[in-house]
Amino acid sequence: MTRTEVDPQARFDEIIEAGEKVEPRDWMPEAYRKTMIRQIAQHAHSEVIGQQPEGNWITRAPSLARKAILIAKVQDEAGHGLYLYSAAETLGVSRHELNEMLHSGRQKYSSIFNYPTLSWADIGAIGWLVDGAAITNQVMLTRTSYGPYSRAMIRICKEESFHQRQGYEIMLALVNGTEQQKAIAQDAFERWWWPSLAMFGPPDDQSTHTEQSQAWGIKLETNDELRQKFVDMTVPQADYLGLTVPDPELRYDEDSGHYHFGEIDWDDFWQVVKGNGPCNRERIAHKTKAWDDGAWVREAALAHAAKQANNSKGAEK
Ligand code: FAQ
Repeated sequence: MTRTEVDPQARFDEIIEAGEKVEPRDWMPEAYRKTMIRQIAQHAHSEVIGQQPEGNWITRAPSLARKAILIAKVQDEAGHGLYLYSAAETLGVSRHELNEMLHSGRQKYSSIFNYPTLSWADIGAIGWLVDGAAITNQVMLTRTSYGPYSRAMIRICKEESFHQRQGYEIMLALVNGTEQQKAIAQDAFERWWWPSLAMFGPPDDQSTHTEQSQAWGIKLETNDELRQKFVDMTVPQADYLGLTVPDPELRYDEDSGHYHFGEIDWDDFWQVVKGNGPCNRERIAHKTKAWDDGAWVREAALAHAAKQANNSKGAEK
């Protein structure tokens, strides 16, 4: 018997060191399990709560085609939530418990979904910027060390790419429209730009989890590195649309090959994370009501499953 077969910690370290995947059957440190549950649950909750700001515009989409596309996108977000809850369940926690933790404020969801969607252009801005930021983070997560999470990310990233393009295409249609349409595109861009940058999480020197998560191969790039990547990718896209980035400090730095950008309002970010953003209360109230209203569906599904199991037991006899 080799040493690694008897020492689970050494086997875990070997998996991480080799860049292989940790699977549900493998031993893992309790803190790794907790971190994975926290991050995957937070991600799942974000996908589900993220349906609300966009769902707000389904009944008011400007054409039948736009409505059909938006319905499909919002449905995709629900699907992402489901893959992610399933990935979290492989770590020994139930979907029911995760929902309870979200509703009672013991688990978080992304800060970005606590801002209102005031015009149709917000749907364009969310697809372009929020999905764009989500992909930047999630492409990294396709290589994360926990197997079920990394595999869920591969499929999710494909769908998010479509979401990002549909958002950009809405913005493109608006900037090629009337003066009023251009103005709502610029207004939405200005409101979503800074929250999208903050979405990557606190600066590296204030990030509590990055160091350990990097050591475990959960995070392969830091919050600041991903934020910079997003800015470098998005500023030329804004230029192409003819939109002005709402940052007087923004400039391209020839030496580093990156855009320099201004200071993010971290006080605003932490206020939103703590529950004091413009829509936090509304989002959780709506989510909790949907959960309570759906109780009969869950009960009926369980009763049906129990009946099926009973019937098949009878058939075996
Ligand atoms: N919002 O030490 P770090 C989407 C918290 S999906 C709220 O840096 P970490 C799709 C963090 O939890 C968007 N809280 O933490 C879509 C921690 O608090 P804790 C969601 C935040 O985990 C599009 C504290 O700050 N994506 O958009 C946020 O190493 C359109 C210290 O932070 C994911 O969740 C925040 N933005 O790094 C759907 C991706 N940032 O728990 C619909 C997976 C940080 O100690 C429409 N998650 N905090 O009390 C991750 O990659 C990481 O968790 C980070 C944060 C990068 C978000």
